[in-house]
Amino acid sequence: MNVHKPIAREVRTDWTRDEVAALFDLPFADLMFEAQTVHRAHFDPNAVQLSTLLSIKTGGCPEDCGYCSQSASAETGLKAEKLMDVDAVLAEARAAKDAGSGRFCMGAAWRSPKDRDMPAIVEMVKGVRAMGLETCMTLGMLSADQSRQLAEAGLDYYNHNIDTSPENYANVITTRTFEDRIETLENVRGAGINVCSGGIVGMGETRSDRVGFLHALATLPHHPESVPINALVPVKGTVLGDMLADTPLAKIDEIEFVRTVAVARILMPESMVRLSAGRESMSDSAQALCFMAGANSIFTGDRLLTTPNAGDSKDAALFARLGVHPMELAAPEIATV
Ligand code: SAM
Ligand code: DTB
Ligand code: SF4
Repeated sequence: MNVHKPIAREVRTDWTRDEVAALFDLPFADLMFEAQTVHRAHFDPNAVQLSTLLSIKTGGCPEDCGYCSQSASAETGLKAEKLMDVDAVLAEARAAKDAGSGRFCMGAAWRSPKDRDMPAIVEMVKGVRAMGLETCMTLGMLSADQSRQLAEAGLDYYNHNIDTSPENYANVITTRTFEDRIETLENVRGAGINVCSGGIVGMGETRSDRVGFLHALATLPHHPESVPINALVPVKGTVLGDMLADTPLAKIDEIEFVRTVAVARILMPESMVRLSAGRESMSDSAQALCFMAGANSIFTGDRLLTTPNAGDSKDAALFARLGVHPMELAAPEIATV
């Protein structure tokens, strides 16, 4: 590949796996240059969007995702809880807004929502939206009808990850298929809700799986508006946490992680690329490289759903050192991240 020619200035959904693999193979400086060039053509390179996560229904999930602390088949000691009350969720959203977050993401440990849960879910979306926050939910698989109900409530984004390459998928999850995931993404897209879909790296997958994972996202009929790239948080008692926690594979090589972010940015130039789980154990330098590679969204606060996150004061300090400012807020408010 001739790196002196711009790689992608237009949005393409016809990437080949060979092209994706060739991007991964670029010398690191060339890859970073291309990712920065694409990033600057579409975004303010110093602005990072802040979202806050809340687990509105924790644990006891019937799915067997090998990475997840909330699966009933994992032995993590996590207590299964009921769906939170609407008022309690709205109080958390208010606190997130006061802390400077622009988007509030609500996650439930469900295979899919039950019809009896929908009225409360709809109230949560309406209430969070009324505060002027963007809304995001991740509730498992959605039918076309459930997607329509959420769209009517005003849901801005729905998160549903493909997680890994189609060929590695069954090594990670057996209770639902890759095709099931795609069907939910189609239902969400069909209802007019923005799609948030990404996956996890550092699960012991191969480079070829990382190629296949990003290729699958970048060849959807429309790119997801938001692409979370999670680094596996190894949780004791989960299949993958136990398999990887004590091996050198447990933590993905930081340079390979940055490469994954850069390739995602080049393939999907107009999407928000979200540096998601795994920041807590990542060095500041690696996070800085991720922002340079085109990541422009993070989760704030000291907890993700069930695992620790970097925390607001650490993030504020990193943003100040990097001259990065929150996307929705003006630069003088950096200190309140
Ligand atoms: N139950 C819903 C579902 O699976 O669609 C929503 C919640 S689920 C926790 C959302 C995503 O978080 C998963 O698809 C996975 O990509 C990510 N995730 C979960 N546990 C993780 C872990 N230990 N490390 C990194 N990412 C994780
Ligand atoms: C996503 O891709 N990452 C977030 C969000 N979507 C819902 C979740 C990360 C969860 C990390 C493990 C935990 O805290 O339980
Ligand atoms: Fe359940 Fe979601 Fe965890 Fe899978 S990732 S076990 S579906 S909560």
